[in-house]
Amino acid sequence: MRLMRQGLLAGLFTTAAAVLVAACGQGDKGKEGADGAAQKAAQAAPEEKVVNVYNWSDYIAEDTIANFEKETGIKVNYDMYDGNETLETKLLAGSSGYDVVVPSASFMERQIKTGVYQKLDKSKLPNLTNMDPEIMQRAALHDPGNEHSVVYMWGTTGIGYNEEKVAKALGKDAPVDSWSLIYDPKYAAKLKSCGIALLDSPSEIVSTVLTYLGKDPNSQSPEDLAQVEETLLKVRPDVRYIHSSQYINDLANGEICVAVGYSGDILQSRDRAEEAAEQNKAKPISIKYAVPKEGTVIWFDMMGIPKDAPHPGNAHIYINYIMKPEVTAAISNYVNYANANSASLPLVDDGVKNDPGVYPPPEVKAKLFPDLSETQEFTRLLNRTWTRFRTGQ
Ligand code: N2P
Repeated sequence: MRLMRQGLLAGLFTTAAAVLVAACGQGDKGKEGADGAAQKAAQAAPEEKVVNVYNWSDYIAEDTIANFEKETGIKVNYDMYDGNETLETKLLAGSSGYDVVVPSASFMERQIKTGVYQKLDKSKLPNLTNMDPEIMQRAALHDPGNEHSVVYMWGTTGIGYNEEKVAKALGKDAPVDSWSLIYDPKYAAKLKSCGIALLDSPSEIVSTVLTYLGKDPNSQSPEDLAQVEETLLKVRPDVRYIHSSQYINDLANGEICVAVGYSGDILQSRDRAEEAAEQNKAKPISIKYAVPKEGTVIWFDMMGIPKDAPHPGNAHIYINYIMKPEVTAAISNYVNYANANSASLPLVDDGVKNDPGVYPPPEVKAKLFPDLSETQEFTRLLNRTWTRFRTGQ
């Protein structure tokens, strides 16, 4: 079942051009006032039993939505994206129709500044007491006082690889624990034929290349960015595709051999490969996840409610439901992502809890850095760089 799940969606995703720059400058007070009035009117009227959720793909347990609907009688319209830019484009355009969205904290930080979120009514979120105060504090660096958001899941961006194919291409000493596996043309050229995939996530990929180059991963210097571009363009001919979710199935079925991807997604790929082998009574393809020794991005994905959400009451009910220990634990168990819910930990499977790819050990944690919010000016440069890289020019 898992193999089929969401697979068809992969082709539907597109990366949107950043509209943040345009949207930031448009302080339309009249519109804000109208939105506020509409929000108040909506709050006064009883809400229809519906909640519109927009979340990342491959990011929820199979039965979470059905269980929520059964318990609350609220119908969930569940849509998915696979990149922060796609979500941001919708949010900044306004009237997205969504009640709950799940941006990464660095993106949420700048979105909060443009006024796209409403403050949470914490009296409607009693399950907040289940959350890990340390992780919520980290998140508060992006959303001061945790006023607009609650951590959904967190993870890292690293390297997923097919053990056998990489060993075949590069020998037993392949640097699978280093960004050089991807960003050094000496290795990338040899992996080209078995297939390299990169996330379509400009800020994260650029951070990882900066790390590879020994620079500050959050540098916003145009000179550093130029060096990153040079590095990326050198390996561009060796990269088969740039996409943020297709690699899950492709790694699992041997279509590609290396992917820069998200921790839990690569571990889901590993699980899918094992399940497929079981079904076909074949030898499983061994998929591994590595956090490169140079370090990588740690990110936090946040549940928030857009200011113009049509069902803010139901949005609170949904967020509170996700924070139930058994609900969050079931999600972590299914998607292989770490959560920030202390009360759920006793219910998280040992295999997940003790997987260093999910909950990194202290020595790995020490090498993780946050993806910080970027200025509008840098975002503009970044997007131009990314377009040139994507098109290979
Ligand atoms: C889920 C990917 C979520 C991680 N498929 C990106 N922050």
